[in-house]
Amino acid sequence: MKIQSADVVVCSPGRNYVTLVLKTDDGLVGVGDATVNGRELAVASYLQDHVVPLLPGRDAHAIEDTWQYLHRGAYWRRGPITMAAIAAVDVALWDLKAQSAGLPLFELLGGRSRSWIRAYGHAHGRDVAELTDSVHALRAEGFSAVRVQVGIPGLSNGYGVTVTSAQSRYEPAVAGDQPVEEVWDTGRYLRHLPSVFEELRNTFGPDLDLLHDVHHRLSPIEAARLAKSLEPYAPFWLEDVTPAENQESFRLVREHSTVPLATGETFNSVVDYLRLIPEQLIDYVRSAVTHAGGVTGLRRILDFAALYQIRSAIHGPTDISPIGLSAALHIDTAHHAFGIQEFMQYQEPISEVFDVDYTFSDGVFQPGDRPGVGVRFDVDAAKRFPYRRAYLPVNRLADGSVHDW
Ligand code: GCO
Ligand code: MG
Repeated sequence: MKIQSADVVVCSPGRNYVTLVLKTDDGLVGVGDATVNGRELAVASYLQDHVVPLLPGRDAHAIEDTWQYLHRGAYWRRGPITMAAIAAVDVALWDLKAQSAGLPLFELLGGRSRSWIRAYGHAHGRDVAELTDSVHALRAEGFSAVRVQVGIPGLSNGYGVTVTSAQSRYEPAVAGDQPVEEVWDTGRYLRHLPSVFEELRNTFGPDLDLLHDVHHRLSPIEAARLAKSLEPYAPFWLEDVTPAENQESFRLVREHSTVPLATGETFNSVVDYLRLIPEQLIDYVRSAVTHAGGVTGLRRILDFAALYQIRSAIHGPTDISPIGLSAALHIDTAHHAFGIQEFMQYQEPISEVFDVDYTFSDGVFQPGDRPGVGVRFDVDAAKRFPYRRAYLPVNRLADGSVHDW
């Protein structure tokens, strides 16, 4: 089975996506996701200008060789753009291989290890009352785990929170020629969060798993203070408590709290975890199939994590396309080190472009049984939704200096 053609499609059915479409000499079509939120055109160019010319004629079954060829052959290894491009090729090749075998992808990854895939949803509110309503709504959909994000008194915005109640979904990448600028105040945040968790526990009791995403905004000692202050409310995890480039900083948090820690959605290689995993400084790895070199790249990370009883929590926001989410679900189905799967519901008109086979009901996913990754991508429909420039927000402190968003 040879690769006959490779096409890169940038479209925007609700938000921007980058999709790679591979066709083989025996008529199969494989698809991969290469979306990097706010930098979509960089990945599209890396694929179109540097990778696509190398693909026609290659053996579509040679997934590992293609991964090594694109990763080591580029000389300039790693990084979000490179690894998203490699991920798209990798997922499309796994899609083709599974289709040629007539099997859903998880059957090629070791077969089913679990009967269902537990998901967590995104609850948010400008205040605790709105957040509580949002959690009730997710509970009604059957979620047993909920990420809770709340506005901070005195700040016009909070991470993961819509600015107006009219917005049904939190989509951080706002279409426009300049990034939205937000203002952050760590002190207000640290003083506010414990009372929010106390109210949520009083309302929902001890059994609902509450997750919270700090989104890289604290110093190590501030992160330790937050984790210690929330420990009485037993969060399922605190995510991205502090920028993870300084992996040693997680040790300080560990010294002050037993709250489980999750990080890695901005990581794109197993090398990024070289201290965090063996020194057991985290409990969940958050890398996405789309951002960590595809099925091939992410499996390496999960196999490494599993040696230390660290589990998967594959990144699944709306800026991962349904192809990336579907590939994640196949890994979730088969890999023994599964933890939980993020699910931030997509918004229409996405289903006009991505026809998915996976199902979600009562808080859990099933991967679907179509041969391959299980997503059909409609190239003609995609043309109806052209790319719109959009940036992630830029965060600043009150004095105007840039802070981590
Ligand atoms: C998450 C992530 C997202 C990111 C988004 C950036 O935990 O799902 O933090 O909310 O903000 O993926 O593009
Ligand atoms: Mg996150």
